Amino acid sequence: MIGVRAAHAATDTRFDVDAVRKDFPALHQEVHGKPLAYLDNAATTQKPQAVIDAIVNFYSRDNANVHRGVHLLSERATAGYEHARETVRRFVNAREAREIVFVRGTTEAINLVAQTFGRQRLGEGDEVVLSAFEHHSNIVPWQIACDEKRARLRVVPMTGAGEIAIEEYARSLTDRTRMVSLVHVSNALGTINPVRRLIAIAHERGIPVLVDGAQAVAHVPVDVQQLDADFYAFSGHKLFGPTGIGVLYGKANLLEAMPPYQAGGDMISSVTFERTLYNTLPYKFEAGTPNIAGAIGLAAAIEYVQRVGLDRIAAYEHELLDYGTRRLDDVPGLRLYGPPLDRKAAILSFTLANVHPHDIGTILDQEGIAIRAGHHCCQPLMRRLGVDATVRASLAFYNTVDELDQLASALGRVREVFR
Ligand code: C6P
Repeated sequence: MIGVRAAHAATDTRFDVDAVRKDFPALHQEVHGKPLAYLDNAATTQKPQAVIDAIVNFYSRDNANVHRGVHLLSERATAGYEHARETVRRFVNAREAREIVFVRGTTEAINLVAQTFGRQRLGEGDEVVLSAFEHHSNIVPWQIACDEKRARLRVVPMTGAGEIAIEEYARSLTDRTRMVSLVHVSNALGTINPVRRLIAIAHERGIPVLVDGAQAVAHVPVDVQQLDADFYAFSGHKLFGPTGIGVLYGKANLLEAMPPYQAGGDMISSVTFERTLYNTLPYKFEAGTPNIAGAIGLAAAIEYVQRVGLDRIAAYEHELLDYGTRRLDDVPGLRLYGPPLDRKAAILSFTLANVHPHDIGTILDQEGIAIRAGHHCCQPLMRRLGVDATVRASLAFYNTVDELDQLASALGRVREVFR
């Protein structure tokens, strides 16, 4: 325990977690009479005051529709919305702002690509390659496109350590492969996929790659040009931004060649009853009034994260993960899933003897600890692990070693109750 305390002190001096916690009003509350320990960040993150203020300011002063009005409020709303696009562009280092399409979230981004690019490319007997630990959002859209085109999914297995089997991945790419779609950071295990290498292997065969970055952008710096990703998808709400806003990055030449996903206002340049000409990028993919306040809130979240610094965030979270792993390893009967710490981000996924994860979740809630219990929208992965569900504590940079102590002690008590 002395060593543990020393690690605690060292962690807190390098990263001023108390200072960042002050920025998140929702963290400072009691749940069932206990201080909240919010450890469900992979599901959604809490929002800093800067994001809340940006949304309130938009609705209090600038609220108007974008790209349509000639009046000042519409100009301000449009400027805020396009500033948000530029902020996202810089955040992921896209070459051009027109490569950033605002969508509802990762799910919509992947559906967009599957229904446009995917349907355009797939034919009978073709294959889409996925990994065994994809989220349902990166399975079902491809399944639907494959069913329609009589194509099929090819699933790359996972190693016993919870990582993609790279040699099998390379072997699974054939002349029939039209698309690869892979998760960057697994929401159920925390595995950081070596996406740069995986993309390079696919590109050697001329195969385009979509990366599901839902769980990556809040934890590791992402540079789409360096990765050479063809498409990169993420959600604002897992990045301390609002729900209902997300991003599809796509290389301009690919987006240009894709048909529209949805049709309506703003995605056209001219309409007659005989023929419609589509708008330029990215508006071709943004039919209807967009989530303007959401985009502005997302930009505020990105600016906040950049002020804290993603490298510092990653380093601090790694210390938390290391500490949490050691604390949970000490709980009798607890089994942790996922790869070694150096290839893993922010997730502690586990089972505890024969206690059902949902029971654990309910008991932890009574202790003020918010975690997720279930299949985490990764049923194929759970089957591969031989379990129905796990308990998942998912971390953010505002979490503390005290909260991990709170979790480990509560789990020790759960174990006693169910002994
Ligand atoms: N995972 C979780 O608790 P949306 O719902 O569109 O914002 O994100 C979907 C999604 C796609 N890919 C990955 C890797 C994800 O983790 C998620 C969302 C949440 O793990 C809710 S199921």
